[in-house]
Amino acid sequence: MAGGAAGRWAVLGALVWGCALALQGGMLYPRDSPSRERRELGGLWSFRADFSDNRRQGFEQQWYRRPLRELGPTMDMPVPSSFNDVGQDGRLRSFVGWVWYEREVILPQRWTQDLYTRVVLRIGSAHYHALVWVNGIHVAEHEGGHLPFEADISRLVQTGPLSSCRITIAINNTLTPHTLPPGTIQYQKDTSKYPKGYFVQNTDFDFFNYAGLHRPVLLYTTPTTYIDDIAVTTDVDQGTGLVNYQIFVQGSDHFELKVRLLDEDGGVVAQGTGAQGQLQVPSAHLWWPYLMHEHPAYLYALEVRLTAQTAAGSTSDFYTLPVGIRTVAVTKRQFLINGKPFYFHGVNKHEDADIRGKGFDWPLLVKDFNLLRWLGANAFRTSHYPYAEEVMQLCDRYGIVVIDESPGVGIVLPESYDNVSLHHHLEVMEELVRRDKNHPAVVMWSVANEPTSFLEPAAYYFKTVIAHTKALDPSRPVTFVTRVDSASDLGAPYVDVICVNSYYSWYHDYGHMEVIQVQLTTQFEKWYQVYQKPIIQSEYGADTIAGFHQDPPLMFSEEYQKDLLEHYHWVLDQKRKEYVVGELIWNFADFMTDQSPMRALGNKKGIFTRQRQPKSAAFLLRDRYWKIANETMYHLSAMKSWCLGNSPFTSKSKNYFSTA
Ligand code: BDP
Repeated sequence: MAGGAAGRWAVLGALVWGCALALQGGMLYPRDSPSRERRELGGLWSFRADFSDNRRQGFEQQWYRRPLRELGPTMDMPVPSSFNDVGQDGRLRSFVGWVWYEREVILPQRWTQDLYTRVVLRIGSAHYHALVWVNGIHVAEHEGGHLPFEADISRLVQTGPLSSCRITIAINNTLTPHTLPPGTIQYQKDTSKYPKGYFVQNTDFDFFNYAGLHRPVLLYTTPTTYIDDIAVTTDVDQGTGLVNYQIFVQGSDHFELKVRLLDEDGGVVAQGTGAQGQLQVPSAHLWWPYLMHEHPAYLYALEVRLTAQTAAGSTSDFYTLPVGIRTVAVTKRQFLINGKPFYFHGVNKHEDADIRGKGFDWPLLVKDFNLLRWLGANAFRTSHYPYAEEVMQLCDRYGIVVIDESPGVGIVLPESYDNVSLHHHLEVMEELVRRDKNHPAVVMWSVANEPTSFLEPAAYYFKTVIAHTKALDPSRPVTFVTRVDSASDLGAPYVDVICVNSYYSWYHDYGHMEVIQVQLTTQFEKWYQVYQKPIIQSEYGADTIAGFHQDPPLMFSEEYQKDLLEHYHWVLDQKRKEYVVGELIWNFADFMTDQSPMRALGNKKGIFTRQRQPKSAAFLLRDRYWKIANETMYHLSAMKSWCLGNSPFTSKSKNYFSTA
């Protein structure tokens, strides 16, 4: 690790198979409630990259002990954002090592003077390895760039005379063979070719390793006896929705719990008491995917009220969780949602856009969802890492189905299959399931993308990671995405759905689109023959520079992308009558990668540009997705009127529901 890791990898002890999460504590999304307040710390933070040779000057000089500005120059850094592209210094863009963020916050007296208030610092994402101090005191450490972590800072802010606190976060973006994703540092020691101390970071994934505080950092409060976690699973029995809940409480053993389930009009449809139970909802509105039903994405609200006895008397905590009632199942040929065959017609994405890198941004989020709905996409995969919680919430609300992928991308080197890596991967799956388990939109976990799953240790590795994920969440299928062929893949026996990536007529047979149909047909038939499991074409596509035109088509032109897609679609249309249950284009939008002669300012396989403008293929895909929706939806007549009469897109769109 450049600069050396101050902390060490958290290694799980004995795994608790088949029972609840082995991680301690919940990770409920912070929400305002009558007993809780949240304060986002977005905006400008002070920032300094540690350019010292060993990248450890910040630790040697203890930059967390005093305000950063007292110890040297700082720059303004927006949070959330990646630090790489906001500066004018090229060294910052490719910086590897420790960077330091700092923010001073004034807290309300009611937070600092009430000893029955718990104050929590939550960091939505710090890529990759983070150490956190409050007023110079170390409060948290976290490995992994895509999942939230927290520190209870109540005692720190409630003991001092000051109501201000200084939050310092040091982040190191160095990847090792044991991180997820993995990477390596390569030192170049030949001083006739490279300056002294020269090193680069190498990775086996195809996106830029943006780093920094990528998602909201916030403070929130709860009472000291509080609802720590809620786990909900749902089922349907002859039209009656079943909502199984389990509530975890911290702070006291003496409490009462009451739950109510509210429909979208605020009417109470079921209630219960105690830490676990089942609520029954006769004639339940099910959570349906977008374009599959006239009322997609129906969400109930599970209101939880905790009353506890403390030395100061009775206290209450309230938390409301959105709940979608739906079922997911997999057969040999089908992926079923609410017992009906579901066909994934959607995209792969990246959390990537312009100068903010991977920084969370509301306008971008809303634009992307509007584009998804314009496209008629009903699903995406969180390629190749977990996305922000706010993204998952919007998927629940809009009915966009998610294959929730871990950051297990670029698992290529033999070292990345050893026990240290395996234990870290298990822990990441625990963090991911802990965070996303209650989202109805999440219908499947993907533990990895394109590992070298033909290597001998891959068999035990994926068997273990998949079994662990299933033990954490028996309610969802689990997969990983492969590009290895069916005869050599050692992880495929353990997945529920085969997800295959292929780039026929792109990475080989350049320009020869006439080979696509035969190669793709062979691909599907071989996989099905060996496994008899449903298959998703989880990636396919072609780099396309918006505005490049060539007819007859040549590679990189808009015409080539369109034609290549159409060749794939011809085979997909045959095989979706059999066992192919989905197609996810690579990629929704162009995105940034490392520099290489293979990439012209990033990967250009988007059907939208990085600025979210359509290439010709976007219109092709739009026609296709709405046509498939037309064929596969339920309550067709009602759906027609919904789409033609009320859809925000109908004024612009043609009649996608005519059979002519
Ligand atoms: C696939 C990878 C994806 C790449 C894509 C490509 O899963 O991350 O960006 O290829 O080469 O193999 O465009």
